[in-house]
Amino acid sequence: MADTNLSAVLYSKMDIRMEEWPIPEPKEGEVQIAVHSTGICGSDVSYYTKGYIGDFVVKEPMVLGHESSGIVSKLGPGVTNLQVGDRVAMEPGIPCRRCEHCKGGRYNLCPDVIFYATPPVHGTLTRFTTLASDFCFKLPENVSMEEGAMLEPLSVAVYACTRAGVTIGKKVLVCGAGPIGLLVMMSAKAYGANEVAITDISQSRLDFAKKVGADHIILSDTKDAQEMARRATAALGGQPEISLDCSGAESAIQLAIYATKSGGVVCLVGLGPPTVNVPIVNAAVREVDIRGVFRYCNSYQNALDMIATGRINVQPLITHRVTLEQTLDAYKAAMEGNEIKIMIDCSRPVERA
Ligand code: NAD
Ligand code: 572
Ligand code: ZN
Repeated sequence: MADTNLSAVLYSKMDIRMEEWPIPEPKEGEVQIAVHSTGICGSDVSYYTKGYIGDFVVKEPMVLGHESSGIVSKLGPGVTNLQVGDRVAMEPGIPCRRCEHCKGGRYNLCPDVIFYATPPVHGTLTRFTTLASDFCFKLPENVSMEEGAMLEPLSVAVYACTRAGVTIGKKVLVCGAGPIGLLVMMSAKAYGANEVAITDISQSRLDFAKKVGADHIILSDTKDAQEMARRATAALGGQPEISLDCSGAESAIQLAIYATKSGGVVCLVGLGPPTVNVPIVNAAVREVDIRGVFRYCNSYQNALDMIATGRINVQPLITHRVTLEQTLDAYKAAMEGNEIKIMIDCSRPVERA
């Protein structure tokens, strides 16, 4: 029987349809991939529930999903670095390769990047997709397909720790214990941070954070950021040299600035409202550097090495598993907000274990 290409297509907010789409053919330098695992990201859920993120509006039907791994099923012309049957993680943002940012090595800043499941670009919650061969990362045998899919959010975390300058011996504060905050916490420890404290408004998320390695958990039960900064400093036994906000919440960004030691770094990973009121003068006079993070750049291999060498264990973060056919149930579960990472098995039923 010929293969089909079941795909989860978002038509507009709250309207995902499971449809058979054509199987894409790999172009020059691309491979076709039989997708194995795709995680649900908060951005997928935002497109589903609201139909947009900022200026990115779902105007045409769009396949969801950008956290994926799969098996190479066909080579396009000119591909020499991969073979059919290779297990790969998929870096889902292809930059133009020609602009000053690409040529300067910071390709995540490319204004013409094609990022999967960002309107109007289709994503990977589908049986078959295509990808530039040099954005595929071969998985060693000891790294599972689910771990391969987790390389995408882990790359955000690894890149954030690099931007923030996390190194051996640092005290680190992470605000927000969602998947990104948890992965940032794990990455900071893997990069040698002495102690990591993590905050959230949800006690259950904090309990989870403790289970997966946070040294200190702090419930954010007040919007008084200076009071929260005192609590974070007390928990860490001193001010953090580095704080990373992974919530996007105004009071959490304020906390990150107040808490951080003079001369330290605040890294903004969470993206919330476009304008926030923060104590910028406090940061300025104490030479606290504020650094942004936009996805990642040259981070996939580092993220893969972290998993392959056992320095980071992402498996406990996968709290719910469904098949591609059960995508609608998965999105309902994601909206309820009780899961950390929902993983969707996109393989054909005959291939499932
Ligand atoms: P998430 O919504 O699952 O996690 C955010 C967490 O922050 C939640 O647990 C929430 O309870 C907590 N929170 C809310 N208000 C808080 C407060 N005042 N103090 C402390 N915690 C608070 O989202 P996620 O998938 O973990 O992603 C986190 C953020 O990172 C999102 O804003 C997302 O858009 C952003 N993100 C940015 C990039 C980037 O390139 N910069 C990439 C991926 C994700
Ligand atoms: O895995 C990449 C990723 N990036 C996120 C969120 C979730 N996952 N970002 C937040 C939203 N922005 S954006 O600039 N945009 C929709 C393009 O607002 C990108 C980064
Ligand atoms: Zn994402």
